Amino acid sequence: PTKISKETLPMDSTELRQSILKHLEFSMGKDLVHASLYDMRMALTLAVRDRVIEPWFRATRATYAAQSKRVYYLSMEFLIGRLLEDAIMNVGLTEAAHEAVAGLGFDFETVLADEPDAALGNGGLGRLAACFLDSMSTLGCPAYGYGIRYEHGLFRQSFAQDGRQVETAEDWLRQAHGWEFERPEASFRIGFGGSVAENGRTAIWTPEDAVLAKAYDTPIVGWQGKWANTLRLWGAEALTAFDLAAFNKGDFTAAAAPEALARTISRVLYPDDTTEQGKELRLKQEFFFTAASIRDILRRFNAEHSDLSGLPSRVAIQMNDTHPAIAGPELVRALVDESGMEFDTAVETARACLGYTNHTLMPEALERWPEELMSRVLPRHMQIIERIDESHAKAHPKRNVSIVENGEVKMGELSFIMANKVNGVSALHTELVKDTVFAELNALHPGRIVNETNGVTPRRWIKGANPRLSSLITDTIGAGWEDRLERLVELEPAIADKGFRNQFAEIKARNKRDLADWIERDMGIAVNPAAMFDVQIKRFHEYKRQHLNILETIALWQEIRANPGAGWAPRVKIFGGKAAPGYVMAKEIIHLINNVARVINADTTTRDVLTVVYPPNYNVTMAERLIPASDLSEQISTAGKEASGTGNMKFSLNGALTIGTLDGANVEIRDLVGPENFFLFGMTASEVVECRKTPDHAARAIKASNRLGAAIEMIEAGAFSNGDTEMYHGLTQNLRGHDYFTVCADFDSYWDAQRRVDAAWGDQDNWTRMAAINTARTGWFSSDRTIQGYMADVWKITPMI
Ligand code: 26Q
Repeated sequence: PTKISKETLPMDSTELRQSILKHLEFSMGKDLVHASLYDMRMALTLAVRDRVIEPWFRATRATYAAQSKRVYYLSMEFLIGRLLEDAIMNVGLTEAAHEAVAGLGFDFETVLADEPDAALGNGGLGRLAACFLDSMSTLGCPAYGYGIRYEHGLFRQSFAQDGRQVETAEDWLRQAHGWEFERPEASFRIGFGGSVAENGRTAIWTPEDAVLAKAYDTPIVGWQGKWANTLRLWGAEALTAFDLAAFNKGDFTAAAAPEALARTISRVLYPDDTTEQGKELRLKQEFFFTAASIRDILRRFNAEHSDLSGLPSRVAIQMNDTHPAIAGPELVRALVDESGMEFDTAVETARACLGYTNHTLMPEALERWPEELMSRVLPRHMQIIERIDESHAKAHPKRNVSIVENGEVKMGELSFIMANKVNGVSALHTELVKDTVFAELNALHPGRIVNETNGVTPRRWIKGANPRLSSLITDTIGAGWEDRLERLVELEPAIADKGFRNQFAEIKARNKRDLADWIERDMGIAVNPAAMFDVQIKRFHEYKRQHLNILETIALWQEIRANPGAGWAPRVKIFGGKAAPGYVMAKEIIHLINNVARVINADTTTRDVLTVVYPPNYNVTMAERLIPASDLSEQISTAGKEASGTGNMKFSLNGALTIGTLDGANVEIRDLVGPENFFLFGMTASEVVECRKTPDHAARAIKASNRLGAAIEMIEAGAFSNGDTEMYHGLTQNLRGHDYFTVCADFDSYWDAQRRVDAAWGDQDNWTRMAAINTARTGWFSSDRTIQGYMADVWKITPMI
């Protein structure tokens, strides 16, 4: 591979100031006197973007010149958040930009905060894709991210209706998106429906409808600007923008209809909602971006090579969950119908290019499409899927696994069969993938399943989010840990030093004061910054068990009231997260938490030791604010249900201790930090399975635990619903009834662990020691390490730098 030069261009603030002024004038059409905050933010964005172009071109040329294999990361979601601060940091312009912006009369932090979050994802899966983009650029892995340019990202959440979640449309593209380049020349026609004419070995698909997929490119620059890749998002448009005949007849609505209809495909991100599956528009979104990406990949390959049998040596396509699973059939279709390749050869060729990452074990969350729908929307693909299914069955006659079953197409099975590597996202998850959902397929294809434990980018999640901790790290172990995070172990000797621990504690204290100020300003709630900040931030799901946390909060409140002088460890319980709009139980839990907060915060007798806050509209930017200020990380899912978790890693790295179950990557975090630095509770995955065989496990647990019983009864008595005894009936009945997620069975164990947390909090210096050990021993969770794993085990790509 061609080596490219490593030096970056230092640019002082005068030069950057000139560039900002140039963009203010010529890109924004404003002079400084009339520039708004938006103008200044855009001018700064464009000035920084200019600095990214050189590494971007350099990387593209180097990849082309070396004919390197490229990875194509196909994901329905990229949960990026803000880009400006990150880009400034990566190109080493933080001080210069601060100085330049201040010199022009604007507050730097305010300018950065003006950027809307790019919320093109739901949660973990989408944020993982964003961390991977960062790491692929940092490592010099030639890569393209492919996804959808949603006009509306994940909905905005408010609690306007008495503490109930209210959703409104998110609108990030109302303002120009300063980072992207529109690429009208990279446009593809994407068809739907219609008919198939068989023509010997190949077939001709004549779609009934079609839309245009147009590319929008965002450069993603890596650490120190050594490399940059492209995030290519597809926007949907009508092939014919406007019906002039209808317009001339005076029917203005009809004239605009084709355009409006076509655009619905990239209009809005679906909120992760397993109860609402099988929606035609979702299938069209999946095919839309996958087909456009496959065509773009083949176009690029064909421009450089003539023999499609060489495709696997140049192309690695990674499917982020089953959402782009149609990539297999679409690639086979292109190879057979458009290039005349023999069917079995095409399947082999496609498989040699494809990898599939599984992110869930929950059977109800695995995608299935009605055969009728698939045949109607994608008739040729349905034929190909059936043929893949048949030949797989023929090759393995003794086994009973099929893609199409009971009138449904199972996308997990399709992805597995069409991929040469299938990976889980944590050690435990990968073992469960082998033993449960894909046990049969694993037996047929031993070695295909591999583990790639998730990671997070230390640039955003330490350097950017926690500058104080970053300075301490640099002061202690020297520069250069940001892209070699395993070096955090070098902190460990310093932890024995009281001076270091005091600095570590002081940083946490200052981060907490900042957060307390924000909570006061934003929500009007005064919190004690000296209290333990106990944080659970993630999507609302029953398996994540926010209700276990709030039940313990209620029980704790009661215990404090009964025994106020017992020297309670003061706590601020912080919640954050959204529920899918159609997920009734999750929304009931949100409502309960808000009502418990209202009641507890009004109790003057417990005010000093217990506060509950739940800021609305949790997103990436809020995570960056909360995590560095956290003392306790709540990772309390029912064992066997959380594939990995990635928030858990961000907390540990930022010096929070974890209270958690043996689930997902918690297991690996505990192994690394040591069991004495982790608050473990609850049943193991196999104990949960056993427990469920006892039909009255919940009733028994309630009977055995006065605290749990009393907490549930308080809810039932209307203590948090102004006397309304019916309000949380659905929730409490579920707990008393089958309680699938074993909240009751794990309650006492959770309570005990929380009291161990209290006791540990009593020795502040020792707490700091444990927190610092968490930081020092979790450098392995850098997404750089994860990407190195994918490059070696799945993609067979070597880095370019
Ligand atoms: C499916 C069908 C229709 C509409 C939406 C969806 C959909 C969308 C998003 C289904 C699932 C998702 C997101 C899943 C997700 O975020 N999973 C998480 O992935 C993380 C990264 O691997 C893990 O750390 C988490 O454990 C896992 O829950």
